[in-house]
Parts: sequence; structure tokens; C-alpha cells
Amino acid sequence: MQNNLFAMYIHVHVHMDILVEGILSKNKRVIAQTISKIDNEDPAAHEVIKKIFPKTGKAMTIGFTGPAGAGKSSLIGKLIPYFKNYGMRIAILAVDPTSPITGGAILGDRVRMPSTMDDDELFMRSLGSRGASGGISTSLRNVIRILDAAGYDLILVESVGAGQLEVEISKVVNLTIVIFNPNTGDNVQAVKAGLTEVGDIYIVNKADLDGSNTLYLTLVDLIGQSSRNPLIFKVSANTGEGLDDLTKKIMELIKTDDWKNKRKDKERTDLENELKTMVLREIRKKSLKIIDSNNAKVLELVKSMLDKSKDPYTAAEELSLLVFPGN
Ligand SMILES: Nc1nc2c(ncn2[C@@H]2O[C@H](COP(=O)(O)OP(=O)(O)OP(=O)(O)O)[C@@H](O)[C@H]2O)c(=O)[nH]1
Ligand SMILES: [Mg+2]
Repeated sequence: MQNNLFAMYIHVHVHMDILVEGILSKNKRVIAQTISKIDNEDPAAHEVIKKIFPKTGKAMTIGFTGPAGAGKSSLIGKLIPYFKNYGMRIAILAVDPTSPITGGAILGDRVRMPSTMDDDELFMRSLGSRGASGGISTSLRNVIRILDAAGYDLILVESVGAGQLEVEISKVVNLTIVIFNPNTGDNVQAVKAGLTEVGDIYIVNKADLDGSNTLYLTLVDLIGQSSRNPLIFKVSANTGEGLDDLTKKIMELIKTDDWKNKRKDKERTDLENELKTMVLREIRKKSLKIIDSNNAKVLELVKSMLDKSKDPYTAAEELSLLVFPGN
């Protein structure tokens, strides 16, 4: 038994060292493998993060968000050569918690994004992580750390929508770009529905289409005057209009210390998140143990719920006294 445990210990640690080495030597297969471990909440991933953490902190992360079909994938694909001209090694992450299969989301985007197989400088991956106990932002943070340690200078994160997820992601990345397009009528609604809070840069894509100018002026009107003073661009992923200016501006922003200064907030949020995740995990474990070892009490409470002498809240409160005896 002892021997087995020892063998397992050696196995896990040797395996972990292989992962760490692979990441630091920019081995794409190992990077992908470690990201899967993070996505699957494999505890080994935490050990890897601990080891690579000192090597992180150099990468710049940009979130691309906005309504479905706005052209996020197209824009990211088109911007890659511009960023590469600045000598950047680029990684792309697509966050799609609704996708049942990790990797599913990005498959459809392959047509719009360049093939990564023959390109050593480009890494592409989608993240599912619906069930991650720390939420998507915890796993996204860790995936970014992996890519950062692997020497990717620029990490582009695509996510769809205007919900809580975007707000969460905007807290993880250094710079958030919100993309609209004139194709759908609900843009102004989307603008009003909260995306105005998350963006550092706003983009009207599809400048080649009718209505893009009107939308641009609406955006300038709605958010241009805000105290946060976001930048607003009109571009076209199709024709390439405006992409040069956009890249220049982004590179300028990267050079300022602003995004670095944001890091203190991020580290604090991180610490709080990790604490919450850790405590929740322990409480869940403890709750399951209590339920297991107090079967008689559980049966009694279920019975009282069946005969309506107790409601579920009262019953759960009683049970929770076993988890938190002090309360
Ligand atoms: N006319 C025009 N069409 C564009 C432009 N950019 C993207 N499109 C088209 O818009 C559609 C949606 O583009 P995507 O890049 O998939 O948009 P997305 O925001 O990534 O979409 P989701 O990932 O599904 O949320 C595609 O048919 C693109 O070809 C543009 O600048 N002009
Ligand atoms: Mg897309």
C-alpha cells in the first residue's frame, strides 16, 4: 500500500515536472494538455500553476466581446498579421460555457481564423468549463498564466454576449474591446444593456455595410461622453478598413503603464476568488460527509418534509447545524 502511494506520488510529480517543462519550452501539445486539466478541474493543474507562477506577468490580454455575429472571430483573425508585425506571439482563447464539448466552439471559427497547425507562433483553444467551481474566470486566469509562462505575448479572448460573463471576463483581461455591427437592430439595446460598462475600446465592425455610420454616431453619442472616455473605432474585418489604426492604438495602450497598474486589483480579486473556491470546496466536502454519516437524521428530516411538519428550509437549517455547530 505504502509502496503504491509512493509510486503514485512519484508518478504525479514526475508527470507534473514534464508538464511544467513542456510549458516553459513552448510545447503546444503539453500546453493544450495542461489547459484541459484546468478545464476539468484536475488538482494536478494547481501544482503546475504554483510552479510556473514566477514566470508569469508579461503577457498582455485583450478581451473581444459583443453580440453574436458582430464579427469577433473575423476581426481577431484579421488582426493577427497586424500584431505579428509587432513581433508578437499570439494565443487565442474562445470562452464558450454553453458549448458541451470543449473545442466545439472554435471549430466553426476555423474557417474565419488562420490554421494554427503549421504556425508555431499561434495557439488557439476554446474553453468550456461550465461546471468549474470557481467559475469561468478562475479557469481563464489559470489558462492565461499557462500561456503567459509559455511566452505568448498577446492573448486574445473571445466571448459572446452582454451578460455577467462579459463583466467577469473584463475583470480578467487587461483591455476589453466591445464589438457591434449594423446588421442587427438590437445594437443600441445591447449598448444600453450594460456593455457600456465593460469596454475600453468600442468597435463598429462591418463598416462596409449600410448603417455602420449611423451606429457609429449613436455609439459616440451614448458612450463617447462618458467619464471613462473609451475609444470608438469604425472598422471592417472584410475590407481591412481601420485595422491599421486600431492596432496602432492598441499597441500604444500596451506601452503605457495603465494596464500594469490594474494588476494590483486583479491580484486582489484573484486572491478572493481562490479563497472562495477553496472554502466552497471544503464546505461541499464536509456537507457530503455529514449527509453520509447522518443517514438516520437525514431520513427523519425527509419524513418530516413528506408529512409537511417541516419545510425544506427548516430541515436544511437543522442539518446545517451539523456542518457549522457554532451557528
Ligand atoms: N460585411 C461584412 N461582414 C462581416 C464583417 N466581419 C464579419 N462579417 C461576417 O459576419 C458574420 C459573423 O462573423 P463572426 O466573425 O463569426 O462573428 P462573431 O462575433 O465571432 O460571432 P459568434 O462567435 O457567433 O458570436 C460572418 O458571416 C462574417 O463573414 C465585415 O467587416 N463586413
Ligand atoms: Mg466567433
